[in-house]
Amino acid sequence: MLAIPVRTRIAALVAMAASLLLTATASPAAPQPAASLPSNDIPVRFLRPTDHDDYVKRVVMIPMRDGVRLCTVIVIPKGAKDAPIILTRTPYNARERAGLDNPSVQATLSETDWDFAANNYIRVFQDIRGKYGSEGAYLMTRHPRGPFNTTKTDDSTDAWDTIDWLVKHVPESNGRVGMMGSSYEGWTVVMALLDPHPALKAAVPESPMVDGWMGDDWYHYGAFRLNSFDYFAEQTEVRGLAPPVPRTAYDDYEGFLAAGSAADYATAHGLDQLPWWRTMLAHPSYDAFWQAQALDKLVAAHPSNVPTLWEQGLWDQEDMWGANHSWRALQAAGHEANNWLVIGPWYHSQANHFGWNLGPLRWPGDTALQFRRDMILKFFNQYLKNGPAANLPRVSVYSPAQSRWEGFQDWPVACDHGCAHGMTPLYLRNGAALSFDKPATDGSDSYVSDPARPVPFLPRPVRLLDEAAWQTWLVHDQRFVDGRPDVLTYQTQVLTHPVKIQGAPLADIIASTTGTDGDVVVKLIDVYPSQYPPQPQMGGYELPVALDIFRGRYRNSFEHPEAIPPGAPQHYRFTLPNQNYVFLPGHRIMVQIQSTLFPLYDRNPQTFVNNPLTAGPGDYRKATITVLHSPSQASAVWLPLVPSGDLR
Ligand code: PG9
Repeated sequence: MLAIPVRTRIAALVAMAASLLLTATASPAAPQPAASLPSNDIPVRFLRPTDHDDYVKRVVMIPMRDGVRLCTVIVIPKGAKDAPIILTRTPYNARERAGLDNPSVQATLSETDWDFAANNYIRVFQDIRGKYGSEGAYLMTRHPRGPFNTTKTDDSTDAWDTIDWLVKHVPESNGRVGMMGSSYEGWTVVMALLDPHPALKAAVPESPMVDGWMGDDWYHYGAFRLNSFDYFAEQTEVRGLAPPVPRTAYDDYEGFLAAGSAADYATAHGLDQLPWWRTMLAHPSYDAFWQAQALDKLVAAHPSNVPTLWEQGLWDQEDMWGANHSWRALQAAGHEANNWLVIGPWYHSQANHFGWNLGPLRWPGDTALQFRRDMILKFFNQYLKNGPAANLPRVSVYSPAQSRWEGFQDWPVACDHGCAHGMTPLYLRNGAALSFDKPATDGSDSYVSDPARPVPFLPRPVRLLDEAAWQTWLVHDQRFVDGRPDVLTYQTQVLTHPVKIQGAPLADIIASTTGTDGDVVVKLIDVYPSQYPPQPQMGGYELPVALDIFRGRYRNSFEHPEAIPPGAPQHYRFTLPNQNYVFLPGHRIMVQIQSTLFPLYDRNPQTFVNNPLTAGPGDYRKATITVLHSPSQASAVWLPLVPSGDLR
């Protein structure tokens, strides 16, 4: 038997007595054990231990000149001294953009920022006015001060006031600030450039929204994008993030078609309560409202001294206009000396994520990381840290068919005037042919465009909220429409030599319609060989290289629409997005022409009405479209062709 020590025996006796006492007092009237439980399992404030963090996070409210305070999250590497600041002003929740808390700053921030965090940059995110944690009222892409904004503030002054505060109140900083951001966040960078604070030393507007009517987000050449409604709902129903528009059909093609006009759809979903949509309804054409916020023209009219690296995706499904038109406007005004342009093989904002592929197109490395590490970081190091010269080519454009970056002194390499090379017409011909030779005989092709049966922009069922489908629709195989009777398809012979383009192709279509309005969609396509052993599933693939839509009423003036005289051939001339592309031997070049890209773009009623957004059911009419390809009326896609002597 084990000897039990006296102390232990006494403790056991005390415990037994206590338990007897408890049993004796546990009557129904006695206090319940619940009394010892908390009344709320959620503490008034939870503080995550931060001793082991390798950074410090501060959330501050920065006052603007009119007293409105903007919520700002500052992420500072621990022990930072003389560190530059990279600022992003966002409508998408600064706290979330600054990441979930984690002891490691790398794990906290997104992949966009890993290299900046690793290189001792202070990262700052700020909610713009009226969104998330910031005070004040929200206006969608608020106009710069002027006739459409008569207050004393805009996103230019807010950036100025923020930078002024940061350099005075962040003692770890070296007093130099760079701004960076994509899309709406890119728009905030461009706004800051209109009147930059002296401490703003470098800027990287990435796929910035620059002109919402010409080609960024809401419209393309006057054709309205119905997916905008989800954005209007999410962004303007509440201060934070609202859900997208509830669907009444699995297939958005069906849902939007059943609704009628864009305005009918909006009203059915209560969106007529949203001031921004009412503003849009009041400005269907490119009037003073849109012109006053066309930032490409404004940056050229108010050029800054801030070194600026403009970025754009080759297949950016949202903001394909902004960066390259700003670049061109600055270049035309003689300000390219402190401006650089990068065009990568990306969907919208992919530059901030992983860039190994775009849909089925694969690259030999992470092109997005190459951009961030080899271009932005070097650029910021030069201007924010007095680092070595970044020595970036003035323009860097990825060549998708050759899977490599190419550097240029100027861009585009070929264009209408003032470029190293002129444009070369690729003519539509009889027999669905496409040729560099002008047609020798008269010819035309007709189709019936029926607004009740619009051409889908993706195979049905179309799910506008399917992110992967949305991000890759611009590289989707076009075989799914080229047999439709309302899609005209022209193609070259199989190429025996490479055909290389560097710039923006120009659609130059001569067509008549039996209606009084109508849209023109032109797609320039690379047709892969029927068998493609390097990637067998790409055999015969019809890859859109550049495509766009143009609303016919604007053929003579974007500001003053005009009805189309029925039966009278009209000229539709519009540039397609930039490309740096080689159509390789064994491939063919194809052009497709159609009148609809639904439900991405609203249906043109094909009857001239005051406002196509509010067209009535009787306005939607079938029309016969005739595309001409005669010697005197030769429709073509003009290519920014350059010699391809350096190719195999
Ligand atoms: N393309 C989005 C957007 C930019 C500007 C205005 C509205 C939407 C974006 O990705 O931020």
